[in-house]
Amino acid sequence: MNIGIVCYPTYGGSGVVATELGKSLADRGHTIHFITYNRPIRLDLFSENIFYHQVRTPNYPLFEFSPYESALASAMVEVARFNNLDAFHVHYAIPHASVAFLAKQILKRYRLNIPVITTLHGTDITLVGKDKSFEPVVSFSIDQSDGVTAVSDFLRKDTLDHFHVERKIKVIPNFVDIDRFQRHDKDHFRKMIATQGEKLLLHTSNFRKVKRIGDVLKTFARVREKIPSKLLMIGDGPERGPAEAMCREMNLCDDIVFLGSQNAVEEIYSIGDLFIIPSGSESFGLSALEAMSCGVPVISSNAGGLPEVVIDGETGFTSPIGDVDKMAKDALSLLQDDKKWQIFSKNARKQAEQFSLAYIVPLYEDYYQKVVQQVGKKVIA
Ligand code: GMT
Repeated sequence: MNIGIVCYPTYGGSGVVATELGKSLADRGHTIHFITYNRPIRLDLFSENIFYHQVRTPNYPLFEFSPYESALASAMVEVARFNNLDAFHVHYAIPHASVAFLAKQILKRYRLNIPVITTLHGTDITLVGKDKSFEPVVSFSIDQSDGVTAVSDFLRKDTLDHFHVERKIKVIPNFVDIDRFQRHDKDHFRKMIATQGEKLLLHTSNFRKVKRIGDVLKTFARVREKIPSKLLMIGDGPERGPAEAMCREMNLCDDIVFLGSQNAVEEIYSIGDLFIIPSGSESFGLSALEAMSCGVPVISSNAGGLPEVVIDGETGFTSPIGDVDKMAKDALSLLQDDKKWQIFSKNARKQAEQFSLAYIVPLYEDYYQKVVQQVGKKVIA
């Protein structure tokens, strides 16, 4: 098939999923057109089946805000008209689902009927989408999509509970490349960081408020009181500055390393003992899945879809949001018992294998086929 993928090109989970999906579909012989305002971060290879179309938003002194939506809709129309697209797959409802609706209407002028599939990722529903400045548009454009998927059962339910949506929503969970995300032998790297044999705790995110970075630091501080340990913070975002300040106030700077945004995260996960993700809201938790695939047990909150990924008492532990005492206690129970850690590490990898790209990507292929068939003729007579 010939698919136009629209997503955010940044380190955010939705952009990562969209890009990995496109790469994997291209490997399976499909032609993929990425339509984004920058080259997606994870689009780091050449493939004869992948094309990248940059959306340019011309500036004009009259515009306080550049009309990105209009530029994106025009780009989508252009790509569909001249590349024989079978469908658009847009990731993250705001504004991509409503822009896709507009592009679809415009394409009818050219006698083209191109189906739109929208994948809901999380904050487009749980936080931003519920804001009344967006809700009517989000509800309408989800309903107008020809196919809608959500990355967890939780997100599907949350969408149906809070939006005026009649459309059926199919759950297709996020996936991981289990060959790339496996525990590589990085002992030399570990020794460089954990010079005294300390335990290594990890956190990855885009450092937004919803990630509760303060809870990561508080949990770590409690663990470090009991056993020598270090914390690696991967990623960047608005809460990084406050987190670094908190780290100084708590006198933890010698044992916390802020690595910033990284590409080869699997190498860092390979030296990790625990992954901490105490989010206040999380539709899925892709970073937790990637860490688990590298055999790293996870200490998480029980927010949203996290319990669908982290099995409490088997692949890690889930706790009520904000319960740093329990998170620290659970972390210590694994870090102080090597046998138990080994079992959890194996379980984590096994659980990640259930979300292998090899199982999940074909679910998208089947879904595309189904939607394209339902929508019917691509060229309107
Ligand atoms: O807020 C983020 O973590 C980024 C956000 C995104 O859409 O870019 O991530 C959401 O989508 C990811 C991929 O489906 C999920 O793994 C994350 O759980 C979800 N984030 C939240 O729900 C907070």
